[in-house]
Amino acid sequence: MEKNTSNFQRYLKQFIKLLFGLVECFVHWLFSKIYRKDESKLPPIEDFILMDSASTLAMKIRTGKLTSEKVLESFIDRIKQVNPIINSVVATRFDEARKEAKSADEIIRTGLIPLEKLEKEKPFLGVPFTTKDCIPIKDLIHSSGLVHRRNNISEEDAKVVASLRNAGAIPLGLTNVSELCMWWESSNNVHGRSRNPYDFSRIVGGSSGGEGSCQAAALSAFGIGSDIGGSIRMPSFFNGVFGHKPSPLTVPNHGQYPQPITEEQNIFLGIGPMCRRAEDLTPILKVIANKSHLEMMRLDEPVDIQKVRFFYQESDTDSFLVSPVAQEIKDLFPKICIYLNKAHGIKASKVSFKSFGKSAPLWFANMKAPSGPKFKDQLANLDGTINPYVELLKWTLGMSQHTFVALATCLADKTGCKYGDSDHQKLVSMRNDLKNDILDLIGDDGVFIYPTHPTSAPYHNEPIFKPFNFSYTGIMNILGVPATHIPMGLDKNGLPIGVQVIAKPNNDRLCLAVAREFEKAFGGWEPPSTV
Ligand SMILES: *[C@@H]1O[C@H](CO)[C@@H](O)[C@H](O)[C@H]1NC(C)=O
Ligand SMILES: *[C@@H]1O[C@H](CO)[C@@H](O)[C@H](O)[C@H]1NC(C)=O
Ligand SMILES: *[C@@H]1O[C@H](CO)[C@@H](O)[C@H](O)[C@H]1NC(C)=O
Ligand SMILES: CC(=O)N[C@H]1CO[C@H](CO)[C@@H](O)[C@@H]1O
Repeated sequence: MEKNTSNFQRYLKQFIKLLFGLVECFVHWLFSKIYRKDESKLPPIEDFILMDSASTLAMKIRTGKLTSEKVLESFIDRIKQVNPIINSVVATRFDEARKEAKSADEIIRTGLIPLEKLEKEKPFLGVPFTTKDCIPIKDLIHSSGLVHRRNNISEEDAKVVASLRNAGAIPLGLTNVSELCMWWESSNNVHGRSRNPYDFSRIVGGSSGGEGSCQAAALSAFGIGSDIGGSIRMPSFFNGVFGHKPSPLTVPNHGQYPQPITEEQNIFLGIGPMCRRAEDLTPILKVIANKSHLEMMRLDEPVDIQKVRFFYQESDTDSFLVSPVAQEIKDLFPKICIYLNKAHGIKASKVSFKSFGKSAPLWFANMKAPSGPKFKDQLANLDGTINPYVELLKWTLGMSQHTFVALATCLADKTGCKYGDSDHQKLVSMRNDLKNDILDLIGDDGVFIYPTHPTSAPYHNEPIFKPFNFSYTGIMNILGVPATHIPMGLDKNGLPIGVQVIAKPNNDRLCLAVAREFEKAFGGWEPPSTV
C-alpha cells in the first residue's frame, strides 16, 4: 500500500513536471509573439575609449595619455546615445562629475604626487563608474524602485561608493533595479523597464539589471551591484559581462536598501563589481573590501591555474519546477574540460550534488527571519504596511504603485515553512550538509563550476512563469561562498551565456583568476552591436 502511494506520488510529480514543461513551452511561444523580435541593433561602439578596461583607462589617465575629462565625455556621449533605447541609467550627475574629472586631471598635471603613490593610493583616479539605485550616491535618488521612495535623496554615500571616491573614481550615475531589488527582471514604477542590449525584447535580469545592461553597452567604465539571490550574477549572465559576489562580510553592505533583516541575510548579501573586463574585478574588489579582510583574502597573491583543482556540475539534477539547463549552456562544460586539459593538463572532475535539486526551497527556508518586517511592510517603506489583496485588485485596474511581482512576493511570504518548524530545520540542516560536502570537496585549492542560470535572457515578463529559475544563483548565497559569473559567448539567438565559478570563503582570488583565464580562452564580453 505504502509502495503504491509513493509510486502514485512519483507519477503525480512526473505529471506536474510534464505539465509545467508544456506550459513553459507554450508561454515562451506566446511571449515570442507578444514581444516580436526587434531586429534593430544598438548603435555600435565607435569610440575606442569605451573598449578599454577600467584599469587601462586609469593607467592612461595617470600617465597623461588621456585626460579624465575626455574619458568622462566619452561615457556621457554614450549614455546620451544609447540610454534612451535601453533605459539602464536612471539618475546622473554629469556636472559634478565634470568638476571632479577636472580636479583629477589637475592632480596629475601638477605632478605633485609621485606616480607610484598615485597608483597605490588612487588606483582609479579619474575613472567614471555607476552603481544601482539601492546603493546610494550622495545627492542622488535612493528609491530601490519603490514609488514611496521616489523623493528620497540620499544624504550620504554608501561605504563602497565612499571607498571608490577615495580611490579617485568618479560616480557618474545610478542604474535601474527591480522593485525593492526582489525580482530578476528590472522594471518598476519609478524608472520603468530596462531592455537587453542584445535583444530589446528580452530582460536585463535583476536586481542589478540596469547595471548589467549599462556595462554590456559600455555606458560607464565599471559598475557596482549587490547580490542576495543572484542579483549580480544573473544580470551579468543575461548581459554577457563579469560579475563577482564576494565572500560574506568582506565588503560592507552599508547603505544598501532594503537592509538585510537577520545576520544570516547579511552574510548572504554581497556588494561587488560588475564589468566588461576580467582584469578589473580584483582591483575594484581591493578598493571596496573592508581593509581588515584584505589580508585574509590575499588578493594580490598570484594564482597558478595549473595548481587549481576543477570540479563541475552541468545542472541541478532533478529539481522540481525549474527549467532544464539549455543544451548550449550544457555544452560549455565539455569545452571548458577540453581547454583545461589542452592548456594546462588539468582533468576537471564531474560531480553530482543531489541537494542542488532542492535549491529553491533551500534558499527560501534559509532566508526566513524569526521576526522583523514582512515584505508587505517593506513595500510601504517600513511606514505602516500595505494590503497585498487590495493592491492586487488595484493592479488589475492599473492603479497600484507596485509591480505584480512584488505583490505576488507578499503572498508567497506566507507560504512554505515557518521559521523554526520541522521543515525549516530540515532545510537548514540540508544546507549545512551541502555546504560541508562542497567545501570538503574543493578545499583550499579547488573551484566548482556550475551554470549561472538555466536559459539565456527570457522575454520581458516571462520570468513570472519561471519564478524559481533564480535558484541556480541563490543556492550559492546561502552556502556563503564567493561566486563569479564568467561570460562565455552568445547562443544561437545572439544572447549571452556563461557559467559561474565558486571557491571556499575568502578564496575569491581563485574565482577571479579563473575568470581571467576563461576570458583569455573564450573571449569574455562581446560588444552587443557586432552581432
Ligand atoms: C530615505 O531613506 C532612508 C533609508 O534608506 C531613511 O533613513 C530616510 O529617512 C529617508 N529620507 C526621506 C526624506 O524619505
Ligand atoms: C570591517 O570589519 C570589522 C571587523 O569585522 C568591523 O568591525 C567593521 O565594522 C567593518 N567595517 C566595515 C566598513 O564594514
Ligand atoms: C526556468 O524555468 C522554466 C519553468 O520552470 C523552465 O522551463 C526553464 O527551462 C527554466 N530555465 C530557464 C533557464 O529559464
Ligand atoms: C523609459 C523610462 O521609463 N524612463 C524613465 C527612467 O527613469 C527616469 C528617472 O526616474 C525617468 O525620468 C524616465 O522616464
